[in-house]
Amino acid sequence: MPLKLLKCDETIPEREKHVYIKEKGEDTTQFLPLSNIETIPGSLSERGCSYCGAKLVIGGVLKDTIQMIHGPIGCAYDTWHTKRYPSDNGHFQLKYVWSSDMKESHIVFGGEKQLKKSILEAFAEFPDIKRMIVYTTCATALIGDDIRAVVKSAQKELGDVDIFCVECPGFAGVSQSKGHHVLNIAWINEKVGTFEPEITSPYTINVIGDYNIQGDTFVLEKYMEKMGVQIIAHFTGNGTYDALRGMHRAQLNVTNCARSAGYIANELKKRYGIPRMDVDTWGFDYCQEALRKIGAFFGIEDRAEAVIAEEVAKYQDRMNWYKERLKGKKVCIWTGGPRLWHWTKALEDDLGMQVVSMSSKFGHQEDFEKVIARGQEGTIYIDDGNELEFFEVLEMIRPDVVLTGPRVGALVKKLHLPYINGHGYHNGPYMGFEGAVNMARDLYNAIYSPLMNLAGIDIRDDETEQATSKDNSE
Ligand code: CFM
Repeated sequence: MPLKLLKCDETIPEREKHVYIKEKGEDTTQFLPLSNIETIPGSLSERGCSYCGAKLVIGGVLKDTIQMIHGPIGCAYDTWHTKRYPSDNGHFQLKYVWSSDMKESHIVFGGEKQLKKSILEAFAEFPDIKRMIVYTTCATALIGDDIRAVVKSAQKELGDVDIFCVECPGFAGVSQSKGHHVLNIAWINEKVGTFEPEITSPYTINVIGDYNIQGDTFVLEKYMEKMGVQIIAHFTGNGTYDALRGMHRAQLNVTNCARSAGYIANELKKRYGIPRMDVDTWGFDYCQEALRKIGAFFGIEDRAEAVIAEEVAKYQDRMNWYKERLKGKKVCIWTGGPRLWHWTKALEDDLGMQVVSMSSKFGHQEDFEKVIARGQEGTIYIDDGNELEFFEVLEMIRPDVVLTGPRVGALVKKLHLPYINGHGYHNGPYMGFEGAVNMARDLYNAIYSPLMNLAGIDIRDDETEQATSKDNSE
């Protein structure tokens, strides 16, 4: 049923349909919060823009590609220093930012010449790099700059470069989710099938919807290597431009973040007949399930079991140690969308925690269906939550810790509650077996740190045990 939040609903009554509480026996399909619709004016949204979904989430991860942002310099601000996706080539993608640096005169007289100049300059500065993505932004889309024409002429002039255009200005949709969609579809339309990868194993997959946050991808790559499975393309964690052009050659699409990359997985199935297998690769139990599913697909169950046995032997004791101390602790998951359904059962089953609220910035109805199916009764579900709602929910449920981003995290800290960065992580990776332990350790350190108590106010239960924050599990 909708949950009445007094502070916010008084001023923005329409928000009532965006906050729900799961009740006993409810037919969840009938009681989903509204989602993937425009933010209500006056509600202080935590969403990103559509350009952000294309550039910051997916395209910008590629490790061998110049990311040319065609717009005012401000659109390039939120880039390398706010994202945490390393790569095995020295983090090229995190070291630089490129922008056509549009000024007022370009807006008045057109920015195409400026873009052409910027493209040529960037390739000249980085002579070893031959791949580029060009993004439109609100300003350049509004004045109608023809980036494709500019790119065509630059490619002709340079000869040996390949450039991909993403036409997804900030206003293209209601959130970053639109940017995922635009990039997925443009990539399959224009780039997939234009490169032939070298096949080195009888078992080949694409890993879709994982962005190497603090090394998540490296963990998965290690497991696949041990199983003898070749990753043709990783969309897009630690990925390369050309590997993604060769996605049509994989036998299976292993999909983790279905929200950001389900589109390309579906298209690969439609156009090339490659099956889509959805997995959860966060969580100790889920990861075992994922490896078993991949093993079963190729008939190499024994290899999957060998990896599982090795990893479980290495990490099970530590998980048990943390479970002992985290069981019953109340946690909120307030991130983009998919992490809600990936993490809720993982935290509950692996660690005995209680997920008391889940908030999604841009999840669609299908995401909420999954979230609510995996969530408990009494859990509060929020779509596109705002500051007032977050405060009210925190006071109502008094969680022990909140998994969210730095922006909402700053609010959480005002109430002297600990938060863990659920987007970029505190001390990741969080994926796989070792990742589950890292996540448990961060949660433990946050909950048991005496820091919040030193601030004088603590809205948590008085009995909350406080201890030191070092890793005691080893
Ligand atoms: Fe997928 Fe992501 Fe997420 Fe996402 Fe994001 Fe992210 Fe997220 Mo931040 S692709 S939908 S747009 S899992 S950046 S790596 S953590 S909101 S829940």
